[in-house]
Amino acid sequence: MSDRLNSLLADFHSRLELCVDSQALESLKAEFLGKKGPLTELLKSLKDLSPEERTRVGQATNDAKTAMEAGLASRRAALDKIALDEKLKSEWFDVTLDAAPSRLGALHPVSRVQYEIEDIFSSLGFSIQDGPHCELDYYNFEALNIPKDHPARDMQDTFYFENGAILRTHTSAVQVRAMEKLKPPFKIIGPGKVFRVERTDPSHEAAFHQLEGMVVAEGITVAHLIHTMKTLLKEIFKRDVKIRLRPGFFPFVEPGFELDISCQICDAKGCSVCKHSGWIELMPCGMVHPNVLKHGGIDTDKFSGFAFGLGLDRLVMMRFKIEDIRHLHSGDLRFSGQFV
Ligand code: FA5
Repeated sequence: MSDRLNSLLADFHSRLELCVDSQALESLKAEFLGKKGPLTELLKSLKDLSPEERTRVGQATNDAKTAMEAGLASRRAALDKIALDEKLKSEWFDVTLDAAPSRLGALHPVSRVQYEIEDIFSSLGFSIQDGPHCELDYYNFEALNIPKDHPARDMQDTFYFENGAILRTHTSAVQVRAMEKLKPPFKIIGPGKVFRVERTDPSHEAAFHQLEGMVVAEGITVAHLIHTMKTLLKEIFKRDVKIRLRPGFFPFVEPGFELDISCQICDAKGCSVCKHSGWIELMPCGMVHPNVLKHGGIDTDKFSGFAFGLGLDRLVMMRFKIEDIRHLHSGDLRFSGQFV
């Protein structure tokens, strides 16, 4: 009996060496340890043996079974290790390599300059006011001394909704909202998007940005206005830029001015942005018309004010030498990626 067990074990071990995958291991296990395998047969035949022999052979058979199970487990572990080593060899990677560069987002140039201007005016004591894009005629025109049928309405072709509301054509509407909210003296700016029915060209868009400014206090004069404009431009460009002030008509200011900046794109030599004039219309301004102050419930015997409406996109164009306003709204990452 013990010879039979020894030869079974020897046979098992030599077959075990030949197993190269888990399928082969499973069939070897079934063959030797399965219900119809030689060990089970041996255990079944124990009943025919004498009690002493039964104990001895039973023990030896169980030892053989344990040895086979241990052999299977260690062969399985060895095969797993070989498989893992091969996988590691074929799938290795260098953990010391640099990661692929990730692209950082950044502020759009218009937002960037807007936030810079907000900082400048905040440091001068101005508060930042807001207003809706979809506006009422009253705030955009009526309260700004532009009654219905006034020819000045044609200066800013307007998008109308069926219910009579409009897309605001300028941030001057924020002046009216500020006067409703604040008691003089006050200093505000109101940056935001405005909309006009406009044929686009290198310096005109249908949706663009303005930044309104308004100061109302006792004794405000044109000198305060000019000083504020100069301070702003110096802070933005970090150098003196040539400006010119000429008379301009806006029903909500008197006197009114057009503030032009020398074209920074062509160094005032003439280009398509400045329409070959060397100047860019940047920031109309003026002393707030008494009718506007009265509409806002302000005592015009005591208070006066100035206001301005900066063309933000054009300022950005001058600052970064962008030769077409349409780049700013193109959503083209090749363009905006240059301002990271
Ligand atoms: C106004 O909108 C007045 N509300 C400005 C104002 C405020 C005057 C307070 C007096 C007191 P204007 O239509 O000129 O004015 O526009 C102001 C600025 O916006 C222009 O100087 C220009 O820089 C910019 N701008 C006007 N139209 C466009 C356009 N289609 N595309 C891009 N920028 C424009």
